[in-house]
Amino acid sequence: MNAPFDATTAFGPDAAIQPAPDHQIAVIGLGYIGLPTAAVLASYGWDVCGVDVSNHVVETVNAGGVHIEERDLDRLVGEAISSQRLVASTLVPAAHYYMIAVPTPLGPDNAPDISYVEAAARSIAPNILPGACIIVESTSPVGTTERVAQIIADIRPDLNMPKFGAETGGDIAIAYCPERVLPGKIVQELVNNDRVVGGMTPDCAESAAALYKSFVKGDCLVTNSRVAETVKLVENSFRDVNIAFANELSMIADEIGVDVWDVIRLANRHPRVNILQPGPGVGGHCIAVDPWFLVAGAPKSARIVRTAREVNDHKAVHTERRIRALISAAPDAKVALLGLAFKPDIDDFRESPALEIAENLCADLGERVLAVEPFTEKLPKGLEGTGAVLTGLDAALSEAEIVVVLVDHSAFKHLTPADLAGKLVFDTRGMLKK
Ligand code: SAJ
Repeated sequence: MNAPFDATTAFGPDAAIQPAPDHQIAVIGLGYIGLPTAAVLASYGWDVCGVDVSNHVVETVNAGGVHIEERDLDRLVGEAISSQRLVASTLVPAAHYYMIAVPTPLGPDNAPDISYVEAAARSIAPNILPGACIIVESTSPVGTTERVAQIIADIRPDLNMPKFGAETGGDIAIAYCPERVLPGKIVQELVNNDRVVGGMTPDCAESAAALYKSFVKGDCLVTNSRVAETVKLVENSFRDVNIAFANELSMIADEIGVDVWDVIRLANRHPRVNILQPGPGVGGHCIAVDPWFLVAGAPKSARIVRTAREVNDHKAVHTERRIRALISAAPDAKVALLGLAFKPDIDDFRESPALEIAENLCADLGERVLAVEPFTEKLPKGLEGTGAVLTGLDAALSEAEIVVVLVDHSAFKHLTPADLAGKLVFDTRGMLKK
């Protein structure tokens, strides 16, 4: 059996004295992608050091706990910690593989902010030794992998760095392999999905692919880092554009007075038509963000991608207007909002259009808003102190005259139109039609 990371020797300035054994991996960033990946790697026998800037996250993980909700994650992390294959730290150890899974948010004017990736590269540079491999998993604008190489080169002029497009590699390998797992199914998809592994050079790609082949049941498809970076942005833009089409149809349908759910159901009976589902807008930290990275890279050409983002953002505004029209028809009524998460059966509120709509309504309705969200025990941040009441489904339905379905959580799916008879109902997800 391989020796696990030894927290007394593997970290800090002295760590570079010994080359890291080739079964040791440092996963930098223990968020929605990094923590599940670290735990899965540990379950496949790798020795993993998960690194995070947050003491709270490091302490929670080292105690065998999780700071995010994701199916099967608590069990997997608990097992990885008790087997000593996973340890968490705020320091980056010397390792054979370094995986960067930190956030890449949007900055001002929807420009990509890769400062966390750059900081991760700077934290790896002092201890990295020849033979090691750095893999960027964070969704990133095209060219980010080369930027990581440049940062390492500036700090470590002693290392011969791989050059993008060269036939063979340098002293270390640098590659890009985008995460493509679906929140709610992360643990399952981490192992089963195909992976796209892009190297600065073919050697770099092969070095990174060797890691993924040790735990991925899908295919590991090898390419260069720029293609791999673009693939990730294109995948999420494809979905955003298709959801935008569904959302635009729902607004057209409102204007011309037809039922969009009937239209989509019947159009999808055509053998080559497959329209997605409208909703209150698009949320989450991926689809609502990543297409902007493509727009930033090619602002003149990325016209459909930009418009799709605008349509999906506008759908939340349109949804709020429709709710306010119901409120004008019943000015003193209480309003039950069913669901606040960014999509069904998940506890993630990042960029949630449902939450944004709820916050806007609370600004003038306050305690008349009854929020029903089975995936939280307290009001999410934006609703704290607004007067909104977090309550159960039955209580909300008995008090509210207006009922809005914002998220089609499984816990709401037993509802039928008959259960809501006599109320003003707006079903943004078509849940009551299904
Ligand atoms: N949505 C609709 N209508 C639909 C489908 C989705 O309104 O028909 C909405 C959802 O309610 C949600 C948003 O779109 O607000 C995004 O949800 P999603 O389930 O489409 O995707 P995410 O953000 O949970 O995960 C996506 C996935 N990408 C693709 O399917 C191409 C996942 O594989 C990526 O790994 C993830 O982004 C990521 O991290 O990039």
